[in-house]
Amino acid sequence: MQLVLATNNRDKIREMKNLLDDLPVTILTRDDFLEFPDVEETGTTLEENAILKAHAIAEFCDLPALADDSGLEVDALNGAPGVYSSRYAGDNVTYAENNRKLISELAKHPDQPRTARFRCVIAIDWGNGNIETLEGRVNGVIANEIDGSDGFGYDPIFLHPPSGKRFSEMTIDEKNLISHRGLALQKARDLIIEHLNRAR
Ligand code: ITT
Repeated sequence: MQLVLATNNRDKIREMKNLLDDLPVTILTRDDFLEFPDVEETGTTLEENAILKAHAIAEFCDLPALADDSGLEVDALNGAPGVYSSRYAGDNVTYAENNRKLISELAKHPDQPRTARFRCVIAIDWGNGNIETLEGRVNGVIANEIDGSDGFGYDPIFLHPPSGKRFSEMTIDEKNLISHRGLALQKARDLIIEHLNRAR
């Protein structure tokens, strides 16, 4: 079986491959195709966008495809940036610009808790009209300053109290054990294995 990772985000690809590479499945990414569309995220929920991406890439590649739509929900900001996490500070901005924007927005609410959660919805389009979704989430606290050199996105400001570390201070293995994406991918692994067993 071949499975296409329906994402243009190389940081996500690294984390996904780390958890899926030992399956008896050939994992393909954008690098395996001459062209690979950038699917417009017109949905208003993570689930809608994950389905949009999985479906568009499954159709384009004519293969099963797995997409991830994820976001950071900050309680003091009523769940923002949420589904708009990748473009919080504007279109085509850097991760650092998004982090700085979040720190400055939170500074306007000094009396509010700094609690937040990452959510990840994974959609798998099996290419036969059947699309399944899975979710993972993890709670944390937003730091006042950017720190740590691993990870991506909001990892340098996301503190995970149970481990006493930021996500940017974790290896991919450590992060995948507890993260929103890692938890959703564990469920995706189970689905893929079920699917393989049914196809035997
Ligand atoms: P694709 O749509 O091509 O998959 P993307 O980066 O645009 O890539 P999303 O629309 O799902 O992906 O945006 C999610 C954003 O949320 C991402 O760009 C990061 O800024 C942030 N994010 C998601 N998962 C994260 C993680 O594990 N650690 C830190 N930030 C994360």
